[in-house]
Amino acid sequence: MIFEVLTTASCRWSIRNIVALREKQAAYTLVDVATAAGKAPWFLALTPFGKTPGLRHAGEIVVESREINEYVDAAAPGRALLPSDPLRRSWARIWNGYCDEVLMRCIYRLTAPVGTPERVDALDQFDRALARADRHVFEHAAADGLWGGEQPGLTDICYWTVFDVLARVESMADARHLLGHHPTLQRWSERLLAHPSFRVAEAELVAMSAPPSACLH
Ligand SMILES: N[C@@H](CCC(=O)N[C@@H](CS)C(=O)NCC(=O)O)C(=O)O
Repeated sequence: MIFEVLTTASCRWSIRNIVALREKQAAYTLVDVATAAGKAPWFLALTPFGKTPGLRHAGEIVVESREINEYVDAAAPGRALLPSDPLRRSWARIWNGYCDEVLMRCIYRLTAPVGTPERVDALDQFDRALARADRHVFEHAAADGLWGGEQPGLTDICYWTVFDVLARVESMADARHLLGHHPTLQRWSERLLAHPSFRVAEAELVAMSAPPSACLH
């Protein structure tokens, strides 16, 4: 049964899910839930939180990009995106939680205006959180390559979001420079941002609501 990613063209959280589905070689489609007046009422009726992305599969809905990817890994055939070793699997989940509950929360705090004490404090907190990840995140990773090995796993997919925000959002320039203090994360960021799976997923999302290519000429 096909997986439907319910999203909008600007919702980069859903790139996580597109990458996971591609890595599983699962059949999927993207469904644009944006309307001129916001998210479509039929979509809002499916989820208690009103956030994209959602995943519809077998008549049910799953939300939260990280949980969606756990579901995809369990429900779709294809290579496992979490380690099979129980200890490494636990650590993958611990670090995935750290990504969303610590690093991404720091990033939300960085919306404080540049030059304010809140911003200075948020930057300092982010730097300390990055330092902890830099020292420890690869302790239970695959021996070579990305966290998951040669191909991206769920931990790579989670952290791509942090690196993507730092690379893309202009107001994050000061936070982006912090990566230079953390060589393991810096290297990881470069590899993930250049990785074809993420590039293809990103292009697919952006093209989701574009008119058919014949109209563009
Ligand atoms: N933690 C969520 C974040 C999702 C999220 O913030 N989605 C945005 C769009 S990209 C949204 O729907 N925001 C509306 C809102 O926060 O009410 C996830 O990982 O899926």
